[in-house]
Order: sequence, then structure tokens, then C-alpha cells
Amino acid sequence: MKTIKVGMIGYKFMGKAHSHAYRDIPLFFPKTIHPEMKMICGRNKDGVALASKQFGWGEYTTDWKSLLERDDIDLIDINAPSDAHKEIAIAAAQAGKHIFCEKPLALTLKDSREMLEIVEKAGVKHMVGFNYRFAPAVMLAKKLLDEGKLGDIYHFRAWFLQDWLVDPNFPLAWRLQKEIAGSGSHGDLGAHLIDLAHYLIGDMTEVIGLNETFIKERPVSTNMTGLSAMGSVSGEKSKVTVDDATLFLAKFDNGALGSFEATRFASGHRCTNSFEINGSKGSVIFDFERMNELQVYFTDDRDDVQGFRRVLATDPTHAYAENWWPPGHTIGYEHTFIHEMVELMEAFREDREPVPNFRDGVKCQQVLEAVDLSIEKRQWITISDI
Ligand code: SOE
Repeated sequence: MKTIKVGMIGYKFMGKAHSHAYRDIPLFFPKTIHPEMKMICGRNKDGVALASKQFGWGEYTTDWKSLLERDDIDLIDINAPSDAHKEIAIAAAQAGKHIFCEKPLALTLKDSREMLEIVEKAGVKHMVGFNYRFAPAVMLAKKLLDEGKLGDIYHFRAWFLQDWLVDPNFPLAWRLQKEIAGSGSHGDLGAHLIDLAHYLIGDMTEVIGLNETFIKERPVSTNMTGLSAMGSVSGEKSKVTVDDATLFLAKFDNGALGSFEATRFASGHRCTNSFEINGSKGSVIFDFERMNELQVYFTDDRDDVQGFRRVLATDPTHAYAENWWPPGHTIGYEHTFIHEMVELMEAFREDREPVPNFRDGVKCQQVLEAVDLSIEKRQWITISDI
């Protein structure tokens, strides 16, 4: 069977999640196309060498451009920090490589549009890493919505709460620097909520937001990357140039109202990624920390048993579930990435576009930027105006 030969750029948090996904596909999804883990790339030679061995890659390099020159690589997986996405994605497309890129797609809307234009022109496949779409419970919510089981939709309410920045001595990670990350909680966490809103409810028409950077300066770290607080800290402090929290309101095309909250300052919340949808015939609630469950409520349930009930999305009728364990045997965070990569492999097998792709990445970036503009101007922004 044909395989897809992968070259991956980045080897930290997402590098590990993606590598794990590639490794699991042949074991749990034998019928799809199998990825071949050809070569991994990172800036630090010792770090990437170790990751290569630990994650099971064939070879490693510190020169990302060399990946593009190889005929035995079909797909470039970009999970380096956000400021690297644009240059690598454009060069990869021009070299005729298919692309998987982590979210947020780019630092700005303009950059993301340029990336989309170039991948489309090159005719390569492109996908963006909105992994939460691939939790079976989220896919169940989508199915209920598509079947009209929730009726007309009135509310989409979403919140992504983390607390890893509450300590003022937490160092100035790359995610806190605008020139590398683009934005803070907004692009890191809010981007997931925006994508889920697009997937589940549809397009937004207008937004208005507010944000705050609670801790304005943080210790400079000498060797820290990713989320780990282990890096050594110098005595020096430097400015935090991104938002610690961003909240916004939205109106959807279909008349629904949306509220969104993304923060890294919600003490006690490690990774509460949740949404609630209320419609004329029912409601659903999802909470990532209980990601196997969907709370459902239907207005036509018998009066004496009305109320929210918990559906465990692990039966063979649920998305991807029959490839895993018997009913009730739950799955975790890493499975969202496996499903995401299965979607990509299926797109190769069926020769179609994977979803979500760079168009979804651009749509998300448009909302991110509209919210920032609304904060700057202190007014509602019409999405189609930007
Ligand atoms: C860190 O805030 C982080 O890992 C994000 O970068 C991810 O996209 C999100 O899924 C979980 O939190």
C-alpha cells in the first residue's frame, strides 16, 4: 500500500503529539494510508537527536530547507513556534510538498491569506491543527446540530480557561512574545474556540471584545521553550507583549449569539475547554476535561424525566470509536491528534481536501484580527470588512 512520507519541523509539545499520532495509525487504523516517519527537524542538535530516537523518526536534521529538497518526503508537518509557519509553509508548497500546519496558522490575517493563496496555487493538500474538532463527543454535537435535533440555535457560549501564568515569576515564554506568537490567550486558546464555533454553528458576522495583560513584565528565561517552567531564569525582566485574557461577543449569520472567553489566569482551571449550545429543541454541553462525555438535553423528552443527561461517546456508533476499545473504555487528549492525522491520511486515500484546512485557518485568523481591531477601536467590527 502507498504510504505518505513525512518530514516534521518542531519536536516539542506538538512534535510529540503528532509523532505519537503517526505511530499509532498503522496499529489502530490499518485501513487508511500509513504515514512513514522519515525525518524530524529542530534548531537544537542534541534536542532533535534525542526526540528523533525517542519518537521513532528515521533521521534528523537542523536544516529545515533540506527536508524540502528530498524526493522521499511528501508531507511537511509544521509545529515549530508560530512565527516560523509562514516561511516554511510557503517554501514547502513551492517545493510541491503537502502541508500540515499547527494553529494559529500565522501571526496576521494578511500572512495567512498569502499562505492560502500559495498553497492553492501549488495544488498541494493543506491542513491546520484544530484538534478539538476530533473529540468524538464534539463530533456528536456536530451530528445533532446537522440533524436539526437542537432546532434553531440561539446561543453558543465558549470558554477556554488555563492557569499556568498566575505565578508572576513564570518566565517570559515564547507564547508571551507577540513577534513569535502573534497573540496570547487569544490566538493560542481563543483560536480553538473560534474554530469550534465555525465548525458547529457557522460564520460570524460581527464581534466586539476586550482584553487584558495582568502581569506586564516577567523574568527573562535563558533556555525555556514551550510551556515548561523549568528553564533557568535570569535576574532581568522584560515586557509581556501579548494578552493574558481576551473575551468577546459575536453575532452569527444564522442569528445565534456567541460569547467567548480565553484566559491563562483562571486559577484552578488547567485546561477547561468548554462550550454550551442552546437551541429551540435542546442543548449540549462539552467540557474537554471530561472529553468522552456530551451533556444533552432535549425539549421533547418526557416531562417527568426532563433534564441534562450524560452521553458517553465511546460506542461503535460514535466517530472513530470502533477503532478503539469496547464501549465505556475512554480515550484522551492524544486521540484528538490521532483522529486529526487519520483525517489527513483519508484525504490522501480519497484524493480530496482534508478538513480543517488553510481556509479554516484564515477564517479563524479573520475573527482573531476583527476582535483585536474592535478592542483597539472600542467598537463592533463587521467580519466581512476586514
Ligand atoms: C497551551 O496553552 C496549549 O497547549 C495550547 O497551545 C493548545 O493549543 C491547547 O490545546 C492547550 O493549551
